[in-house]
Amino acid sequence: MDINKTLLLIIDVQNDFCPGGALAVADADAVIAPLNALSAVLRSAATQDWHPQGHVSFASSHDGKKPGDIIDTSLVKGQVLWPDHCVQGTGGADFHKDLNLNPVSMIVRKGFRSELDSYSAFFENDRLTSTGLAGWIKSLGIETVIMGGIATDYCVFYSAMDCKKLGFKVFIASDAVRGVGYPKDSVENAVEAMKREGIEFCSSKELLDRLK
Ligand code: VGL
Ligand code: ZN
Repeated sequence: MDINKTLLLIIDVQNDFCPGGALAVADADAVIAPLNALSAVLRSAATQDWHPQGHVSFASSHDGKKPGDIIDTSLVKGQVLWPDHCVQGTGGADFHKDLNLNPVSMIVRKGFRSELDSYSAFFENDRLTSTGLAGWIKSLGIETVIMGGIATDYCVFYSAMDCKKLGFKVFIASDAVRGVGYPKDSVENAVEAMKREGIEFCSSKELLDRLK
């Protein structure tokens, strides 16, 4: 692996997805140490889930709905509804304090349109609107993207699948991801689908060795 053609993409390591947060993912803060170890040696970018109040993905925005319900919106079929989370400018939307952002040269915010959610770092959930990240990565001559963060079965999954389709070699740092696990089997299904697509799972330690 050529270290100069490899990017680390850190997905949504924010307070609301960590223990104590509004959409807490079990053990999510365990992703931070391996991500900091990788960003110490790699060019790095991070995404930040960044919703306006009243966002379409919040159960509270829909009469009679609760988190976990699934609805069709004007733009997207099968939108999962979540507790209010990562509201712009709130502490829950901040990156976890232990994530080292100093080496991160690009931060992409997503999910900022009221009527449209965005799980992927590359395309919003209408699957049409680009975030611009692909162009930035391509302009750097990057060929390989190592990904980690939260959540394995949502934002990491959609980001990794899009990244692979865009033509990059994609690795998931296996000790640097944690999943929501809703609906049942969503983590297993996501991992299976990623592997089928040719996305490789590798520990951060093995990735660091391969980058030497
Ligand atoms: C995410 C659900 C809602 C994620 C973001 O980061 O995986 N999941 N918003
Ligand atoms: Zn969200």
